[in-house]
Amino acid sequence: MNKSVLFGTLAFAGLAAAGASAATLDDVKARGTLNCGVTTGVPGFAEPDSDGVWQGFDVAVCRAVAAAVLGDSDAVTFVPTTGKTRFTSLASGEIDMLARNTTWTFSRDTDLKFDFTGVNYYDGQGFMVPTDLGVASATELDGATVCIQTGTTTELNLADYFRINGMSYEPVPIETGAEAVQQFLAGACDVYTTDRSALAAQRAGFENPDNYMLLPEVVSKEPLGPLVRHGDSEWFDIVKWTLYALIAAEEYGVTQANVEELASAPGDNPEVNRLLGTEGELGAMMGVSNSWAKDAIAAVGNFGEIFDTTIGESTAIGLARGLNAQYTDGGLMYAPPFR
Ligand SMILES: N[C@@H](CCC(=O)N[C@@H](CS)C(=O)NCC(=O)O)C(=O)O
Repeated sequence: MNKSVLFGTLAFAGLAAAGASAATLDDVKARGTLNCGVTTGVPGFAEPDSDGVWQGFDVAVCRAVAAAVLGDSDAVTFVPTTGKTRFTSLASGEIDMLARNTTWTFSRDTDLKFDFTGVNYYDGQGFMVPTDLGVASATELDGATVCIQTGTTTELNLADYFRINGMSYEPVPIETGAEAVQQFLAGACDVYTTDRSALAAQRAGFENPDNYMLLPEVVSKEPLGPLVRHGDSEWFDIVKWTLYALIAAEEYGVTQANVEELASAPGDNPEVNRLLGTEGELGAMMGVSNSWAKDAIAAVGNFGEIFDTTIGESTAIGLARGLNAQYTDGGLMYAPPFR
């Protein structure tokens, strides 16, 4: 074997092993902040506001975990990552978790050695074109130039889709979302392809959104969710159950507005009481305070509240719940039992 390849592999494995010490919870507690990987910026999902404070649907997951573990949703260092840098950032231990529209795939789970802690947005890949391109379907894109972000599933799905449909294309590879938008608006490509949620989010920020349209095809499954390194099941549990706490809170009608009251005057729904720590010892079972879920919900709201205020239909981004509704409303959001 080529020596430099071997050395590179070993160095990476060493780095991954160092990052993957089974003590992320202790590290986070000792440090007093959570290092959470996010994007370099996607409106509604993760972006600093005018005061430089990170806001958004994915940011809320970071803040919920910080609240659950440290009792403080502001105790987060947000680390911007690109499609390319996100996995080395997590493997090396630079970040404790990644919450960044990242698709749960087989090879990321197994070969890259990560654990996806669930899904916070069921998405699929789409295509955006200028309306004056005169195209109504992705099947009409033969020979198109396509703006595409490197290191993403988008890149791979694009190749699959054009191959399946016997079409050719010319990729215009781009590193960040902001640059992709800039290039697309400047006419560097005919088509811009990525997750449909990101297309909608970015289009909402265009000066003339009506001059651009999403084509009807959804060409892939993109279950997006937070992830952690292999090898630390305790930390995996904490991130996973914090996400489920937000989802369960919506199911049981626990909101940012009523959570303190429900916790100080427990009602007669035992599942809600266990979730909020007024019955049982669920927090202690994970090595965090029994008020972990209450603290998370008080800080960021339940899953539905987060969705509605960051990316939902009443926001400029305007995404419908669709597959991301609760299972009780015909969607796929389903938290396992809190017992
Ligand atoms: N879900 C896909 C795509 C993720 C992705 O990178 N999406 C773009 C959409 S704009 C993004 O988040 N860009 C923000 C950035 O570059 O920081 C994946 O996991 O590979």
